Parts: sequence; structure tokens; C-alpha cells
Amino acid sequence: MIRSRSVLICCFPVFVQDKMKVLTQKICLVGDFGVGKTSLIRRFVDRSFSDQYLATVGVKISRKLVNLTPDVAVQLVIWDLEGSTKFQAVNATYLQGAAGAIIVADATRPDTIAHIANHCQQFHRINPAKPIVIALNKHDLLTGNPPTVPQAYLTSAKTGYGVDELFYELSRQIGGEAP
Ligand SMILES: Nc1nc2c(ncn2[C@@H]2O[C@H](COP(=O)(O)OP(=O)(O)OP(=O)(O)O)[C@@H](O)[C@H]2O)c(=O)[nH]1
Ligand SMILES: [Mg+2]
Repeated sequence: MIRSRSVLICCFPVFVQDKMKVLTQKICLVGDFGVGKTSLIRRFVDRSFSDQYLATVGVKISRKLVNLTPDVAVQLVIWDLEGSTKFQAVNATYLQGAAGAIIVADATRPDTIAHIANHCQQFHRINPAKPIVIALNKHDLLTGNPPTVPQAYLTSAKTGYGVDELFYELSRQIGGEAP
């Protein structure tokens, strides 16, 4: 099932009221190299996209406030991790302390979709029972039907399709879990 829902996320500076509850939570973007992790974050945080591929080395951290209700917001601390390859797995220490993860695959590369389960297992070994949402990215490049991946969000960092919905869903799950 492909999920896509219309949500409104405030992309402008947010004025946090005194009584507003803000939960600061680390999330990780995990997946094979080149699937579009950095591009999804850039689209969500900066509302921009580049066709250039500059592989992430190590980790890069960004922040974004997501309003869940008029009284509750989540300050996402977004860890953009170096993509895994056949020869190098995701660095497990980067995953520690995460409240949730977005596992990203490239909708046009079946090998990256086959690795989703491994990424989920690795994340849950370190952060048991923490929420995961799955992105099938590069939706704009698909010519036929999208691959069937249960519960996945179809996204395009290039057009913005599904990107806010993806991050909002994880924020909602994290926010709902917070004490
Ligand atoms: N057409 C299209 N291209 C995309 C999309 N997302 C990313 N790309 C392109 O795919 C390439 C890799 O994107 P990145 O965001 O750097 O991928 P990554 O997963 O961060 O890669 P690593 O840091 O090496 O793990 C770049 O050339 C992007 O422009 C998308 O939704 N559509
Ligand atoms: Mg990257």
C-alpha cells in the first residue's frame, strides 16, 4: 500500500509560544548510497533540490520544528547518514539515541528496496520498538506502477511529492510516544 496524505506543515519561522510543549528528538535517515536521503532532508528543511550528487561522508545534522498541534511541536534533530554499500554497512554508533528513523530506498532500484528489511532490523537492534517510516524515493522517475512495499510513502525530493507527509508521519509517531 502506498500512503500519501495531505498535511500542512509550517515552513516559515515558527514563533514558539511560552506554553507550547516542544519535544527535541533525534531521527536518522538510513538507506543505501544515492537513494536520496540528503535530498529529502534538503527538500524538507530548505525547500530546495539539486541534481548534483555529492555523497555524504560520515554524518550531517540539520534541525526543523514541526508543529503537531497548537500546543505541541517536535524539534527534529535530523541525522543524515552516509549511505551503505555492498562493502560498508551503516555506522551503528550514529543510530544510538534515535527516537525514530526514515528508511529510504530508490523506487527505481530494486536492490535498494530489497535492503529495507536489513536497515529496519539494524535500527531496531539499537533502538528497539522505535518508529520507522519507509520512503520509496525518486517517484518522479517511475514510468510504470510503483513497486509494492507495505506502508511505504512514495516520495520525490525533486518535486516535493510526499516529502512533508513523510516527515510529519514520523514526527506524529514520535510526538505521540513522548511522555
Ligand atoms: N529524479 C530524482 N533524483 C533524485 C531524487 N532524490 C535524489 N535524487 C538525486 O539522486 C542523487 C543522490 O541523491 P542524494 O540525496 O545525495 O543521495 P544520498 O542517499 O544522500 O546518497 P549518500 O549520501 O551517498 O548515501 C543526486 O544526484 C540527487 O539529485 C528524486 O526524488 N528524484
Ligand atoms: Mg547523502
